Amino acid sequence: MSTGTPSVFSKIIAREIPATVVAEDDRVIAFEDIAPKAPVHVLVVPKTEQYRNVTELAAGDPDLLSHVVATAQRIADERAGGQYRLVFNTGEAAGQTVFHVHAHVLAGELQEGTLA
Ligand code: DGP
Repeated sequence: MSTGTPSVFSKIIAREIPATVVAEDDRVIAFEDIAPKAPVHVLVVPKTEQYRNVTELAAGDPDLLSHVVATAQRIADERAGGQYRLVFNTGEAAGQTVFHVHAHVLAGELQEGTLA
């Protein structure tokens, strides 16, 4: 569940802070990661802030999770020949810093020593 305070991603969705948006529809937004770890590093984010991580999203709205994956695939098709990594950091110890579920779409060589 969400904490009630708007996440940084909700502020991007509301255009309260800037981002380079690469795809958007009524359910998801995709934008360039502020600190890219690979030549292609895009975040795909459900517009709802209801789900903190991919486990909650899978349980609560599997169709929305499927839409996140399809959006990631489309971005990778356009920018990386359809070859990509899809990363959902889940939990602080796994490197999650924003608790508004998001997928990292990574393509090309990752920066040394990083997963996402
Ligand atoms: P994670 O560690 O999985 O929670 O990933 C959060 C990602 O969000 C991290 O790679 C950096 C990115 N990020 C954080 N704040 C901003 C922001 O204000 N703008 C953009 N474009 N990305 C952000």
